[in-house]
Formats: sequence, C-alpha cells, structure tokens
Amino acid sequence: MKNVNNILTLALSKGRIFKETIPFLTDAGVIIHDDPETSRKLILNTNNPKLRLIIVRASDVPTYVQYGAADFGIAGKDVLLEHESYPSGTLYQPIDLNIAKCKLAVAVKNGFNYHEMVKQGARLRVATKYTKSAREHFAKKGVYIDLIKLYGSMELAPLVGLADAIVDLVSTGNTLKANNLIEVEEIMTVSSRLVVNRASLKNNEKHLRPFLEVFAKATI
Ligand code: PRT
Ligand code: MG
Repeated sequence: MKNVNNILTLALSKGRIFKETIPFLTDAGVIIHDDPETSRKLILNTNNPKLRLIIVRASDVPTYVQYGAADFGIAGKDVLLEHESYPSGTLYQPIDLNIAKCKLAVAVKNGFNYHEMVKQGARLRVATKYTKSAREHFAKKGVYIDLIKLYGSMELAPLVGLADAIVDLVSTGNTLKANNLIEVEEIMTVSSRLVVNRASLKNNEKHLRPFLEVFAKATI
C-alpha cells in the first residue's frame, strides 16, 4: 500500500499501550488532540502534519504494519510472537520500549498439583489465547498438551473444568488471586516493542528517523 503524501502512520491500541506511549511522543514534540478513550475517532491527527495515529485492536497492530497501512506500530511481545509472519518478513527488527510490562505464565486452580502432574507425564488440557507460545513452551518441556483456543477470560477455564491450566499474561497477579488461581510457571517476560514496515523504512527513512531515535532512547 502506498503512503499518502508522506504522512507517517503509527498504529497503536488504546489503553495501556497508548497511555505509556504518550511520553515518547511528547518527547518528540507531538501533541495529540483527541483522547482515544472518549473519542470514537480511529484516525487521530497530531500537531505534526507529518504524523497521524490509528487506533486498532492490540492484536491487529502487526497486520497494519505488515501490509504498510501503518508505517510503524507498537505491540506487546505476546502479540508479535502469535503473529503469523513474525519474526521473518515485512516487520523490521523491533525496538523494545520497556512499556506495558507483564509476564506470560502458566496458572492453575489453587490445589491442582501441576508439577506432580508434569512429573507423572500426564496429558494436560491448556486453555489460552497464546497458542503459539504455549505450544512451544510445553514442547520444550516435553509435556503433552491438548490446546484449547480462547479469546479472553482465560481465568474461567480451570474453574469450570474446561482446562487443567491456562497460559495468560500476569501483571499484578490480582486477577489470578480473585479467581482462586495460582501461577506455577513463568514462560517469559513481556514488554511492548516498536515494529516498522521494511518498505517504509527504506522509502521514508528521512521522515521516520527522528521518531525512531526518540523511541530508541527507551532501550538505553
Ligand atoms: O483487550 P483487548 O482484547 O482489546 O486486547 P488486548 O488484551 O491484547 O489489549 P490490552 O490493551 O489489554 O493489552 C495490550 C498489551 O498490554 C498486551 O498485548 C500485553 O503486551 C500488555 N499487557 C501488560 C497486558 C497486561 N499487562 C495485562 N495485565 N495485557 C493484558 N493484561 C491482562 C491479562 O490478560 C489478565 O487478564 O490483565 C489481566 C491480568 O492483570 P493482573 O494485573 O490482574 O495480573
Ligand atoms: Mg485486554
């Protein structure tokens, strides 16, 4: 897809990623006039005529960047790992922004002896939205699992007998606690990364560079 009038498009999800990205944009002198929490606009203009933001679902960010509908975007490592073409192809090596931090973990109902079951070689039913990461994790451990794909509220699955375990993101741990679940294994730490469309980087480097530099500061 062709870039219109050299306007750079940054794809973001609203919520924590948007909130935690604002300081970087402020550092770059960018002011956003609309608040995505209250506005229904999906395209947000900024005080910089060369930069606009688009508000998309967190898991759709890599897709917009991959096809060049956005020049760059910000997405969690969890989302990037699940994305089909990652890490090869059209998404440029991500910059870790160290924002929206959490971890991907295995959790079970309080009282379920996960480690004993694993030791015994039991086959586990695992419910998750993160099927790629979960499959890889259990394959590495040599644990046989039946994966059950869910799109949200994973915490419910062990409580109603849908699964023995879940693979989900944990930040404060309050959601697990409120649902009588306990974390039994950390899979990876997660933060959000800047991804850039390769063609944009090549054709639009002059305009992109100042923004990339501002974001790159986060990695120092
Ligand atoms: O909500 P939606 O379905 O639209 O999409 P999304 O959940 O992918 O988006 P969003 O905005 O909720 O999350 C965007 C990114 O933030 C994720 O891709 C992660 O990289 C990152 N992030 C950081 C988190 C969390 N922390 C987090 N705690 N994403 C989700 N959670 C959820 C988690 O899934 C669980 O339900 O919060 C709950 C646990 O939180 P605690 O604090 O109770 O442990
Ligand atoms: Mg969410």
